[in-house]
Amino acid sequence: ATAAPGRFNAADYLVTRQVEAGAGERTAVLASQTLTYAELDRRVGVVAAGLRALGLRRDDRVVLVMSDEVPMLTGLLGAFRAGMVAVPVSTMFTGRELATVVADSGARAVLVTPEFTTAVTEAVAASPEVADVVLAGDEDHEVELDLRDGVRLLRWEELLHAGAQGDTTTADTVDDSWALWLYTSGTTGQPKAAMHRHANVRHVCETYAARVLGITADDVTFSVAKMFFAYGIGNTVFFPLSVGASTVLEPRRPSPEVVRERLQQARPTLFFGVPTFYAALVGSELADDSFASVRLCASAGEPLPAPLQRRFTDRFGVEVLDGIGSTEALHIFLSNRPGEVRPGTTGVPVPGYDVEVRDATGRVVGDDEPGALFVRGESIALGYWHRTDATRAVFQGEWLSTGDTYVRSGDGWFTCLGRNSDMLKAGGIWVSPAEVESRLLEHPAVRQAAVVGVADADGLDKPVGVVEADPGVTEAELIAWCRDGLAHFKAPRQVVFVDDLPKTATGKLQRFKVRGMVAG
Ligand code: 3SK
Repeated sequence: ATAAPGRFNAADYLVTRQVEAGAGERTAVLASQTLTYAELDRRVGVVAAGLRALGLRRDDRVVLVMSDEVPMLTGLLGAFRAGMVAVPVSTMFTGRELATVVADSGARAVLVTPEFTTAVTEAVAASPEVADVVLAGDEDHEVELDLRDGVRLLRWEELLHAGAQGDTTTADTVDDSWALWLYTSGTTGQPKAAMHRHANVRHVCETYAARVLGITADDVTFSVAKMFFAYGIGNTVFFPLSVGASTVLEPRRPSPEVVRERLQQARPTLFFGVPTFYAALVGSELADDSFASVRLCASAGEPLPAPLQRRFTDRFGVEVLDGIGSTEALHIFLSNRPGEVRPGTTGVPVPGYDVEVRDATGRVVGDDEPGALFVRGESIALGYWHRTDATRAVFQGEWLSTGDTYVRSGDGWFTCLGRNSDMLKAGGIWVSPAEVESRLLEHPAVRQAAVVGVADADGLDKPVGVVEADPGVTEAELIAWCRDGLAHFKAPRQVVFVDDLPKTATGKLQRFKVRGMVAG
């Protein structure tokens, strides 16, 4: 059915449109099952109807704590179709971290796969608005889910059963209807939901995917970044489905061995990774022809160091396009180009985005002058849910303040110089030093703590803790303490003990001096 002017639904754009264009029998999904576009379209309708049958309405939030498999994909697209808001959240969160975001979102329903039921139990206990939890995964598998009173637990099959009799139609959404909330610690530390419209999904497909990657229906995409990341959802869901291509879903934690298996089985043509994963691939035993099917690789999350980029391409024979995006921009807005890669740079603006480097007064600086990176484009989120101050600081009119320090060369190429704030990225994910420091300080032996990013042998930043502590406590104990209370990627990779942390006369921590104490 042709939408009336202004009407737009991302699930229809991604799936139904392919069926209507005659591509219903093409392969959409390569996972534990292979799904055609026609079958995917049918399942998305059934999930939408199942969510409605639970009593959920337009704009209700549906949290997904799921590994990348068919239920995660149809759960996301089903929420879009029903005009609800999909909120995919990190599967790396501890129960406490998950509780913060589920409660903040005000979600009515949580969809979960068995690996994450313990964290979901804790999160639901702290989230009064959750009324339903739907458990996807092996039906015969016994799972512990000790939900608080008043919360209904359903199996995925029960949701589908309810949906099979229900309303599978597309909600009357428009470009500006909320579709997707993505939690990020971003530049200001606390997790907050960047709110994206249905139209934002279309914009990232028509810009980066179409104009930089040149994606077509013949492509097969494979992303090591999971669907709960903005980078992953674009690579795995939006880009391939927007052109009738195929997407590979991989529920396991990525490792070079998992990638080798998938490269052999699915023969992807587009591969999406992050710098730490490219470093792992370069250091692995993978055969040099492992990437033979891949026409292009992409990298984002943090800058890809030039030596790593060269080593990967020399060894595996495929170009890696380094780019930068953000959860708030939904995907990549600055990127290198196929056939035109300048290692060590983030490339040039993606068509559809304007990018500026500004000084502290807001003036656009000249070439070769460092400044703060700002971006403008149709896919920028409209703000953070329930965070007015952070929204005002980050979303400035049409412009987004990215929190990165950049420099632009005379011929228009951009290079990252670091972050504007103390925030750091580990494996491409924001880490708030304050959050890790407060976990370290919860340990009875720690008196003072500072966490800074220190480059490893590949030039990639990793969190390092510098602490004043009572005698007897060990580095291993403090790392384990952090891994226990925080998502693992946030834990320091190293802890250094010092007698005195450097401070100003007024007692303020001098982070640059702390960095100097542990660098190199
Ligand atoms: O960090 C990035 O570079 C990025 C890229 C695409 C989408 C989302 C993010 C955070």
